[in-house]
Amino acid sequence: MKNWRHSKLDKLAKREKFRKSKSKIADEENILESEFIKEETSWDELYKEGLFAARIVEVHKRYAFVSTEPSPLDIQTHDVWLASIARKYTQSQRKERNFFAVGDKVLCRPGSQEGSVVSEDLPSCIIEHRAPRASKIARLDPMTSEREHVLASNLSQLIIVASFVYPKVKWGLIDRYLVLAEEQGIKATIILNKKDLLQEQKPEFIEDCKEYMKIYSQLGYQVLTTCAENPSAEEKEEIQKLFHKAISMVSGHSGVGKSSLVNLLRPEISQEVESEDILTKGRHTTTYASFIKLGTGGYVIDTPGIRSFLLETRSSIDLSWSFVEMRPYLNKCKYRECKHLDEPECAVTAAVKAGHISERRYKSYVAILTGASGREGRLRDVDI
Ligand SMILES: Nc1nc2c(ncn2[C@@H]2O[C@H](COP(=O)(O)OP(=O)(O)OP(=O)(O)O)[C@@H](O)[C@H]2O)c(=O)[nH]1
Ligand SMILES: [Mg+2]
Ligand SMILES: [Zn+2]
Repeated sequence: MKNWRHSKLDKLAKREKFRKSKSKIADEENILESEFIKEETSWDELYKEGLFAARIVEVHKRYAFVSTEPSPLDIQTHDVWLASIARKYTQSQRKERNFFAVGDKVLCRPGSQEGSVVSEDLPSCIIEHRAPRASKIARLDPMTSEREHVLASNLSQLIIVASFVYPKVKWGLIDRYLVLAEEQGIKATIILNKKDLLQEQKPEFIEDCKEYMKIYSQLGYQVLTTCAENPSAEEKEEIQKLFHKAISMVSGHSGVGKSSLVNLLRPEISQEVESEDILTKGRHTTTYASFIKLGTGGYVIDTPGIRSFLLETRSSIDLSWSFVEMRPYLNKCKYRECKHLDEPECAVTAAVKAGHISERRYKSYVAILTGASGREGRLRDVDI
């Protein structure tokens, strides 16, 4: 299938620029987000008015691409509309960077409105409502560090992808993703890719990786290793089984092989994979989060590699709960408000000392709680 989304981009971007200079959006009264968000149970009424249910498949600054969803989870990814948000909402205050995230369920009205981006090839619609999100994966907007940037919503599982090397695995980043999944109550799986390159590594590094993998497996997370460029039949089967029927989001650092993995699942739109030398840095091959139908059943949200990944500040109560191994100790500390740092009679630090909680994971907990990056010596580093 042709990648209609990206082939249209240049043209649209130019037009967007033009329209931006021409149109001055009227200063309308702020309309609360609560009016925009509508439970799906009340959508039937609005279908009668000509509105239709759709799923956000790609988000851009002033428009989004949506696909119709005539019945739940039956997303017609070949039926693409160019959508803009209803004008009355554009001035509303919001906590989030974008109105939409990939995976959002929305109610649309066919047609376009003054000043919105249009395309000769795609039908237009106006997004009038969004359903509340069953789950979301969000970070702090790296531009402002205040607003939330929702990367994707309504997913059933998070697939955390890392490569052993090129780029080297960052366990701290994996822990951050695990926190997000635990908070949202969604299943998380870790895939370690580029297994083929591991052979050239020092034995100490290989041992170190094995130790980490053991920690995650013992915590109950599924850990798969593969070479996405040339997987064994068993690996391929396992990966296909993992993605089957679910709405999965693949996330991880740039260049780890997320799109290469998606391509093993017979995606409707083949994903672009970095073609240059794997040592080249600083370029994202996937530039937009995209909602894709899989030939093996299910859907995947392929995302651009993340470079900046700050989590919103969390209380130690919330954060420690997201470290699954800490849960049994949480109400056993002397102080109810214990942060599990250096408080006396802390059940968590005692468990670390006794070897019941891994020291590596505990360090990650401290790093996230204190706002450090996971990289030593730099505080609030955004490049992890
Ligand atoms: N040696 C080796 N290279 C791989 C493997 N999987 C992917 N690659 C290569 O790694 C590079 C990056 O792969 P992509 O699939 O584009 O990575 P990505 O995670 O989608 O990257 P972004 O879209 O930038 O976030 C490409 O050159 C791939 O060919 C693997 O298992 N082994
Ligand atoms: Mg990619
Ligand atoms: Zn404690």
